[in-house]
Amino acid sequence: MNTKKFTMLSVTSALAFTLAACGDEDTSNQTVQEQLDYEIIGIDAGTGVMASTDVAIETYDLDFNVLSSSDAAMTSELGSRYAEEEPIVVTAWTPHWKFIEYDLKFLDDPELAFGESEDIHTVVHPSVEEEHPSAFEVLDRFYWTEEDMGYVQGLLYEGTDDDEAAIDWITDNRDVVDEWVAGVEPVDGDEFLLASGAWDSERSSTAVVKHVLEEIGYEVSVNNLEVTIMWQAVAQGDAHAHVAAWLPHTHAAQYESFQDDVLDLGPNLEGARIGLAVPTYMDIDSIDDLRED
Ligand code: PBE
Repeated sequence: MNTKKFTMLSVTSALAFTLAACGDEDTSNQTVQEQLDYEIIGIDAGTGVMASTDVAIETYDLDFNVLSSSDAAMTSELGSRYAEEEPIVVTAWTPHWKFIEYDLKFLDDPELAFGESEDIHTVVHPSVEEEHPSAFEVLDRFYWTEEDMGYVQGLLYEGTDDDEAAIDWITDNRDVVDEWVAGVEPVDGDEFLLASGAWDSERSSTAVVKHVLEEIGYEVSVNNLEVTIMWQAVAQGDAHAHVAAWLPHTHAAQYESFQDDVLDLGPNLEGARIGLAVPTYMDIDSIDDLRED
């Protein structure tokens, strides 16, 4: 019984191997552009990384289409092609768990279509300073590292819910959080609305800030929105704050539109980056390599 099962499995893998080998033969004469089907796997339309991808296509004169999808659809496509060692180009950013889970490289971007290294800032509606001074103080102090965010993202990736993941990080980093709340006047159930986005980076930072504000007595709600709407919500005072401003490059357009109506409290995380990424098993190194000769 066991032997038979084993034999059948071997036959199956041999078949899979032959098919894979045929597949390789078929694509060996193809250019990298053909192997990629002239496609860049993108995320939500309206994000900064998608806007910069359009700029890259223009700047590097690429004959590529960008498929808009979502972070989840993009990473699932990446996962299945990665398993087969098939070529793929994705819109990418760090901090993001995909760089931990897979061996990926950012393609060089000599024309800086994706800008350089940047920071994630905290942005509040100007009224927050007077109307919610305790929240303002905590938001102003909120600062963590890529490693901290990576820890929370790792928990989200494993399926832990946002609140539990945030509490886990806070418990482990009590001394850091104590500094954010030291001497801050507690409040009694004041409502505070955080705008955010559905990406793991935003879910992580927003969940942590939510819990810290709740510790000092706020009643916090979180609203996940599209990037421009997230900025607009804070500018119009529909939300009090967001901790997801990728600057100076990714959200340059939103900053330009809303800078007069928001207060930028500076970086809460330094060293973020966006770009196009490919698995390290691919032979290309630069966005330039996607251009046809
Ligand atoms: N991101 C993650 C978003 C914001 C957060 C970098 C993908 C973007 O606007 O591109």
